[in-house]
Amino acid sequence: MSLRNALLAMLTSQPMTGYDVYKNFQTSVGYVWHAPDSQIYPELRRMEQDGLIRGETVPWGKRGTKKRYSITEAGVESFEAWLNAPPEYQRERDPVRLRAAYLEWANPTASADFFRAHIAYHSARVEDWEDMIRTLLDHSNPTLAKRIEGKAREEVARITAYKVFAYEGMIARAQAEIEWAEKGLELVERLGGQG
Ligand code: VNL
Repeated sequence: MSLRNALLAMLTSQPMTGYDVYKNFQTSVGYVWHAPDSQIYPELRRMEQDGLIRGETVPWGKRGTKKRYSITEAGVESFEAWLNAPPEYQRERDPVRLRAAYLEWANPTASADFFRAHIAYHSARVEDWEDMIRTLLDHSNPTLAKRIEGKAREEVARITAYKVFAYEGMIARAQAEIEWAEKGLELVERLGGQG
């Protein structure tokens, strides 16, 4: 359901071919909702069958054609209904916390590597998201650039601010992960494990 909403979000910026949806996705909403092309193309076909998007055949190259999707009225309604509905939560299923809970069984060197990998992973994500915030604020992100085309300055500021806010939330969470893993390194140092 969330992938569907992420794809609807893409098509609220402009009509696009399946390939352009995929490309825009990877450099925008895909940072907050990761999905591979193997999920995106079939979902677009299902969304067309469900009337949320409409595919029209447009000329391409010398003789070719391609299908360009636009969001339908029903698609906009479904997107707005989701945005106005109460949030849904999935109960915890966190492999990192699961593993952390049993480190008394692990080799302390492997445990230290585990926490260092956790720090490296989240540090890289913080950098990616900080870069994304920069390209949102200077409007150089291509999906955002299309979305704000012809819009008034205040509307552009509003559209941008919510997107930046989403990334700020992810950065805050990643920083908490980094601090937690740093404490984990100290804990392993202090308590050790097996072997
Ligand atoms: C958009 C552009 C969304 C860049 C993004 O993430 C992003 C957009 C939610 O205009 O839909 O990073």
